[in-house]
Amino acid sequence: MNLSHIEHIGIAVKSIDEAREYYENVLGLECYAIEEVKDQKVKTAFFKVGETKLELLEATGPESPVAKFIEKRGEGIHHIAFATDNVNDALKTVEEKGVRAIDKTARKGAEGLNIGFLHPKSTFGVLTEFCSK
Ligand code: CMX
Repeated sequence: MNLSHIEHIGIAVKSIDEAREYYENVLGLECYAIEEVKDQKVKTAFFKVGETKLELLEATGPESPVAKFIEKRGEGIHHIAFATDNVNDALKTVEEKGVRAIDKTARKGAEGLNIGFLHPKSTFGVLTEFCSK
């Protein structure tokens, strides 16, 4: 399925305003975009580290997957996202191999990327995302 690199790591935080200080003032990274993804019920903040991004995720309501995650598990790494050339093909391939996809087809995520998720119960506990332009 041609995974080229880790596109981003999603990190669930209670407050982007509070957490970004650590990434900016301690790690010295630059927040280059803040975007709300209504469909996913999250606000996101992006930082680049080489080719990989860090995506801070703050819930925009109690029904957000990020709100549920923090309630159950606390703040921390929420998902890992791989870059691929075609999300629909990647989702189809994993399903053929018996892995449970949350999304049957790609949807639009932050930065206008096509995204699709695999269920963490089917991927050894790691919520996994595919992304493509
Ligand atoms: N990583 C690992 N395990 C996770 C998880 C995560 N991020 N989120 C939930 N789980 C676990 C739960 O702890 C639970 O395990 P146990 O049954 O052992 O307690 C199990 O998965 C099922 O969880 P649940 O609470 O019953 O189900 P949810 O309603 O919380 O749904 C999930 C979980 C992954 C299906 C849902 O969060 C989802 O569809 N996620 C994909 C979309 C998403 O996360 N969007 C936000 C980011 C968007 C972006 O990056 O732009």
